[in-house]
Amino acid sequence: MRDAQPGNIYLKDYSAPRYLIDKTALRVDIRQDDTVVLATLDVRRNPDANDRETSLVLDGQGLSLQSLSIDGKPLTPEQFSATADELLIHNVPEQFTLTSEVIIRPKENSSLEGLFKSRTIYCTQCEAEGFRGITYYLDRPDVMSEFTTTVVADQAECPVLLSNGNLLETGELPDGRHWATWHDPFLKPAYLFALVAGELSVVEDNFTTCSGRKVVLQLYVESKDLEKCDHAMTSLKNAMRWDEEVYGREYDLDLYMIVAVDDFNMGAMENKGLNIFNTSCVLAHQATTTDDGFNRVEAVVAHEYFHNWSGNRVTCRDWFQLSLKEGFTVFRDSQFSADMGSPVVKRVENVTMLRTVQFAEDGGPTAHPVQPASYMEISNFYTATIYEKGAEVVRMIHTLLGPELFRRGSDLYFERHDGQAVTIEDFVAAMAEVSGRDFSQFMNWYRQAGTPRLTVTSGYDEQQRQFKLHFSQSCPPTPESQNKQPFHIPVTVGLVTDAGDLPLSPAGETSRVVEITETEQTVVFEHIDCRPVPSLLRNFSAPVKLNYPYSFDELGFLMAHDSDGFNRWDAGQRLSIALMQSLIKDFRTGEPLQLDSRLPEVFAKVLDEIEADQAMQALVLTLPTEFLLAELSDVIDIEAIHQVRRFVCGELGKTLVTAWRKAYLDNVQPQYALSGVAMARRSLKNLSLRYLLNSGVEDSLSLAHEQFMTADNMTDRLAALSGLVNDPRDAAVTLAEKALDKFYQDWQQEPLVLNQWFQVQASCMRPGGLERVKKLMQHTAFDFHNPNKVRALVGVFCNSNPVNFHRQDGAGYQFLADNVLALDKLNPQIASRQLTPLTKWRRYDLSAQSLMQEQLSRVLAAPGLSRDTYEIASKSL
Ligand code: B3K
Ligand code: ZN
Repeated sequence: MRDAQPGNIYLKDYSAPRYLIDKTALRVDIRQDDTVVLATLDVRRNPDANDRETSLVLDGQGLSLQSLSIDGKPLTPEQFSATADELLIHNVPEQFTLTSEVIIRPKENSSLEGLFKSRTIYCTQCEAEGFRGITYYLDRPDVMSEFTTTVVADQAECPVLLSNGNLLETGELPDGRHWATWHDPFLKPAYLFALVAGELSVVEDNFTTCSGRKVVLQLYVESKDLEKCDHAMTSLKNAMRWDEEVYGREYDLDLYMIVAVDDFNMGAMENKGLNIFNTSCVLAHQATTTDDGFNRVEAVVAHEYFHNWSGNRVTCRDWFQLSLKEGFTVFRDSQFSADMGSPVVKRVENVTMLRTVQFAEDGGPTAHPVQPASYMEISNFYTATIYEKGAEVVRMIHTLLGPELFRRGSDLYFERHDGQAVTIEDFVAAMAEVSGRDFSQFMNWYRQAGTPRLTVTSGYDEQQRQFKLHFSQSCPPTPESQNKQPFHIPVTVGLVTDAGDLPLSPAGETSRVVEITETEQTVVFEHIDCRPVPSLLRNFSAPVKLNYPYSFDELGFLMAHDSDGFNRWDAGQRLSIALMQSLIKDFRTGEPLQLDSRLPEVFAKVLDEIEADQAMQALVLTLPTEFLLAELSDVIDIEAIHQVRRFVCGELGKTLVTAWRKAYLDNVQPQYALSGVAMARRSLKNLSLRYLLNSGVEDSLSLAHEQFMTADNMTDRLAALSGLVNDPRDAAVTLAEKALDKFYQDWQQEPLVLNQWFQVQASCMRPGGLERVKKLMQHTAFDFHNPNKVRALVGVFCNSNPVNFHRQDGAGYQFLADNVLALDKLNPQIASRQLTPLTKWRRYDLSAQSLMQEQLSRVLAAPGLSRDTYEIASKSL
């Protein structure tokens, strides 16, 4: 907690550590009320340090120091001084062994950082700066050490004792206690340290690497969850094989462990050889998990595995380089998911997330570059910009280099920096070296925040047989810079005619990567015999907002003829966005709403396609969310957006009712299967159900009810439940209540299913949402200490239920501020993250603005606010 206003930490102030820790030996003795941590550190002066000072400053937080010695000699009180977050030892030798003993209290640790207890299991979370809550240390990623860890605990309470690396030895102690010693041969920073102790069951498998080494794979879960491990295990093996084939990266230890815990601040953590996962990102079963849930498990398991190279073997020099590991690893996991399923579907999902969450962040008060220049609290920087935009920047390098050169670049990066803590510049330098390209302007993507606007116009000269595209780029100011330098933007272009894509090179390529580097730039295509429709930014080749004056007919044309699947989908989105934006204007001026008949015509064509992939159909037929429409508005009018979207869904439902019914019935499957095709059919079926409900046809409620009662999987059951819960008809109310009751009765033993039960209710758009959510927070199944539960109720309500959250009396805002303040005392990371919806106050009308500001100010004024929440609140006001 804070005494004075926290200050910024700057990238420009980086200096190498004064001391290094070659070896770290820990003995963590977990006892009934507290835990004793004995640390023995082999310390030596860093030859590359900038100064010759002889004091050693160690990080440490919430530690109760018991003893301290150097080379076996206890230190006297004059030789050191301790503050709330540092231990300073005067006049240390050039090389020495430091031994410290501290006491910590994991059971009282509600921040879920450092060593804490999740239900019955002791576990750790050390990224970014949690290790300092376990022992005094140089808790920074450029200090890499060889760890040996002994865990001691009660045998009955904690039969399983785990840490990083290989198990060396185990033994028993008097009084029913036992111990296990683990050794990790790979140097690592403290943020990759992990320890687990508890009663866990294990599922075991193995994987033979490309060089023929056998790796044991273990998944540790509570025994009731043993039957939910298959999907994670299969995903892990697929990821291991894929990383060998696509990146030439082989796993390096003989053991790979994953542990699932319920209370976890994020999805998972890539600790060396011992990943710790939120149960929501590892457990999966058809009865309890939706298709999206299955895909998330696959993606997160792969993501953490890929970190073994992009993050662990080559790590970050400092936290300003966070995207070095996160952006690259997200890029790698999205390539993997694309290869495991449908590349276009995956790309659409990525871009939708980017356009809603990341673009909003980039346009708001917490906007920051992919490589930030400063921060107050690094935990606040695990953002969509660092992760998703960071991945887009790596993707642009991949687009500019092509797959072969990119692979040579990544090989060079891994080989050159194996075992090192490096910078984003080192990564780009490897890419520059293999390609001979100059990336100096490209670095603006890392150093400037904000989403560039790319405005394009075209002209066709029949006589000259030339088609010209004129590009102009600009980028709005963001908190860290008012004037932006132009970006180096790769724009993948195709020219589409009735006869298909025009060849753009003698070799017949139909896409060209045009590199836009100037503020204004014209590109000429020669030998063009008729006026084409340009397909711009294919596969979303750069994270920009593209403006091109497409007519309705041109968009319809691209939807039918573009060879680029992403742009076929995007053309449909542009079309519905344009229509809905004009309806939003009508709504605001009191005009009656009338849907342009061309939209149902386009939808009918898509529904009629015989050979279509149902996943793509479902994506094309899904209207942009209220969230995206809000992000695209100058001033967000929640009510207008909500009413218009509902109106359009209703009209599409009614006009195409026969087609929806057919699509529904055609995609009912006799039995559950976990395959891409089966998932695709479920998504189209459930979308059709939603349109049938929107149409208001009478039997749609019984259809949804029937599906709810008879579903053999969670995707179908939850889709039906959410349809019932959100249906505005009176007849739906009782059905929905009964269904919610039954759902709870059936699944009350399954915390992950109850999260979904909370979510469905938190996102229910009927009036009275706030009262419902407040009541649910009193439910016995709700737990304010569990981040999944907080996200499911508070997070979903405030982020995904705009009509209720933004009610005009400001009670939604007050509710959020109350919760942030209460959470801040328990878990600052979760508190500051929950604050996000209030930070967007500038986007709303004046009355909402002042109500939101008022609550933000109240948060900021609270005494003892954490650095996490202080940073977000102060930057937003
Ligand atoms: N590296 C972790 C995130 C840690 C978040 C710390 N507040 C998970 C991941 O990105 O793989
Ligand atoms: Zn990651």
